[in-house]
Amino acid sequence: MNFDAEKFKASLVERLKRQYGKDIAHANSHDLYDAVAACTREMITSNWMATRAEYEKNPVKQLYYFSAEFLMGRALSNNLINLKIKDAVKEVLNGMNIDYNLVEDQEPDAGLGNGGLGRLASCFLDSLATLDYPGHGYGIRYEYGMFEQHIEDGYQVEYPDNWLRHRDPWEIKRSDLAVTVKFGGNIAYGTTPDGQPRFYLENAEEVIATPYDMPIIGYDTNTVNTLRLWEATSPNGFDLQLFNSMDYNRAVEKQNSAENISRVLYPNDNGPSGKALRLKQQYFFSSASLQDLVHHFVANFGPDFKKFPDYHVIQLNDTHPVVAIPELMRILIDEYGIGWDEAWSIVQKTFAYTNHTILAEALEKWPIEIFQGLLPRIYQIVEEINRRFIEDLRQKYPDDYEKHNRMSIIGGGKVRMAWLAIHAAFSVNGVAALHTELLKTQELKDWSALYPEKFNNKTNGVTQRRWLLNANPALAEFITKRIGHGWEKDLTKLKGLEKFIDDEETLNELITIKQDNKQALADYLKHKQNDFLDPDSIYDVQVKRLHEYKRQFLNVLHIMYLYNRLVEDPNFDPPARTFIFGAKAASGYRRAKAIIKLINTVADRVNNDRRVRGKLRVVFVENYCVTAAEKIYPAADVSEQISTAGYEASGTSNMKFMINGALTLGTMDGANIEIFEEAGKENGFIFGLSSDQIIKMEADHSYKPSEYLARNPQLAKVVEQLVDGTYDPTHQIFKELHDSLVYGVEGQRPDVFYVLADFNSYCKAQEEIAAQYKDKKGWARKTLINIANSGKFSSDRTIEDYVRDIWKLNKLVVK
Ligand code: 26Q
Repeated sequence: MNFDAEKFKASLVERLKRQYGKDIAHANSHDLYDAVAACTREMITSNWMATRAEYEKNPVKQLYYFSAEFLMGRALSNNLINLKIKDAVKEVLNGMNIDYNLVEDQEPDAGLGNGGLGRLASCFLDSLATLDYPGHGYGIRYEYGMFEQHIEDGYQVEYPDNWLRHRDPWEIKRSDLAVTVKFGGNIAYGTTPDGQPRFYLENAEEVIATPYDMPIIGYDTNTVNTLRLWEATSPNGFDLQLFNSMDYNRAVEKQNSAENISRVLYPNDNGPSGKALRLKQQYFFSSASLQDLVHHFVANFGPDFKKFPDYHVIQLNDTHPVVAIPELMRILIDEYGIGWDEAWSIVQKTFAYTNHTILAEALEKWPIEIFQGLLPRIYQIVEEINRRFIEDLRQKYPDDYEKHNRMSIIGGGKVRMAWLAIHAAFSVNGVAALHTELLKTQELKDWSALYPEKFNNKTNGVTQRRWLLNANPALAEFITKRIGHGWEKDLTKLKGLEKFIDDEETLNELITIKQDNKQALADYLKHKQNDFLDPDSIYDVQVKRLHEYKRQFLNVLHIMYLYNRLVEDPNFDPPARTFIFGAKAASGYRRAKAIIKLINTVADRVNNDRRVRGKLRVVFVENYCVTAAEKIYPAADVSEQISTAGYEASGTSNMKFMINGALTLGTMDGANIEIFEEAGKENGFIFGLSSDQIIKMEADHSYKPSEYLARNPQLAKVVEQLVDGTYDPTHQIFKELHDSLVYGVEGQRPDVFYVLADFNSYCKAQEEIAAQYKDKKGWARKTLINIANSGKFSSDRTIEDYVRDIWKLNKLVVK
């Protein structure tokens, strides 16, 4: 990007005048943010148009990533980085006496996602544009994103995330491309003017879907792709008759019902909600996106749909958009009069499906009544897909009725979305090697036997532009100084750092950078939540959604144990540690919320006990989000990746930690396995049972948590402290947590996630960390080895894998 400082300055002044009627001296930080963002967007408009023109002039296959979530975070600094003009813009602002950081801080996160799955979608968009692939996102423009978390009296309290309070300078509303999506009603049958039989819906609720486009700017390239998000409104506005008769509530009823569809992101991570509105969201954006693609296709190529798969591949991000499969059948059959077999063959060539979970109970299943009531014609199509499928199964496995039942797409009173996806898609992928293996041999065994050719692995990745170049400029400079540029687009180049692992000066500089980043995080948290952090202590960090399988509980139990030891034995003198947590719990997930309360209660106790001052601190970062993450990763020494083996599909925070030089403390789970493989096991801290051991214990019910308590009095003590008044005088708050470990509650077995089984091994790994950290140089050396071997975990590599094995796209360079 050719950057003209004078021109930029002039357009900034002009924008402030036009939009706000202000000059620089009177503009506040928010006005300035809005103006800087708008000017930046203006600068890329011609590239955005050129990219679209290039794709139009040169009809090529394009990828559409259908996702209910895009966890984008802030756009301004990332876009400036990708345009390679961040420093130049800073300088212009400086010259005008404007503090860039203050401006940047005005931008709210686009928090349109829960966690890993949503952030992965955003990293993929960055990589697609950077690598010059025609690939775009389709999703929902939620009016409210992921809730804002406050901690009040140690408890999580949720507040709405009103991220669109001020207008969003990045989006462009495309009213000209609005489409209609229909819900409910009854199926009618008629004939078209030319005598063709057709199904259509009568008395349906009609909702208008209006797209908003956001530019996805590649790094150091002209490619600007598009993220298209749909907003729901009512076609009729409010009912003026009812309004005039002063029935105000009913007057806006229909309008509200439509607008509610894109009102708010469901804050559920790994666990279905079963709510009709959620299914409405799914169908709403799937249908709108397909209509958009089909309209565009017909306008360009005419209704010869045989060619549709030559120009479109749709990646379904988990089961959330899987209803797109029967919806494309409906569009082809009901709207374009295509026969079933031809429509099915088109659908089969178009869709690919990614699975992000192993938890069987997290696989989406919709009760038939909800599904059929909301989408009567779609249900009919799913029934027909299933009828034909079961016919095939009977041919293939004539007497295995159990298998027919297990695999039926409709069964147990529900529509099984994952089964529909696997049956229809030409590709099914897991997100890390172990995860894909477990899908094939455990959860989806029947399916991989039936369709072995569909199954493949795509280990996740993260974009180094946001997570290293932008979030950790000092480390980025350190790298470039040694191996030159190039790693920004090819992370495997970091391997070149290995020749410095014994270089004194390099290690010293690395230590200084980490130290500065730790100080910066301390300053940030002091300012944000008045917490004190000691940058000379080990920063041991666990940031991710709060979930029992992720075992934040294990982390806290160890802190309680460490605290006991420090208090009991004044001669016990491990290096000082700060345990840092960041986690949101789904609003209805009671036990996850209790764990947040426990972390904060332990923090309160430990941080206020003089006896452990300077040795142990616990910090809970309120409202963990992309922007907080960007400050946390660069400061971490230890990356906590401690899920029960076999439960974390991949994990991606583990990768962000690694490229920022934290050492992994983890189980052999998800992508941790591949991280240890790349970095070398001796450069991380592995503990805990393997997934094989867990699977075996699940099968033979041989796990007896009580034996671990009997054998380890220090463990028994911390577990008892949950209910003996040490932390809670009422003895009630942590009772359920206690009982879930010791007895099992609500018909569950005790300690479902093997916390007690892994406790000892976790403590040993923590002791090893304490011992090794004392050797600063040795630690820095391991840090550097981790960074040097993190190349595999770039989302650029992941995207190239998808392109090669699934999408078959060609690069299209925009001149
Ligand atoms: C489903 C139905 C109704 C409401 C909500 C949901 C829902 C929403 C979000 C279900 C699951 C999610 C998110 C899942 C998720 O983030 N999974 C994570 O995906 C990452 C990227 O592949 C992996 O690294 C993580 O291991 C996996 O947990």
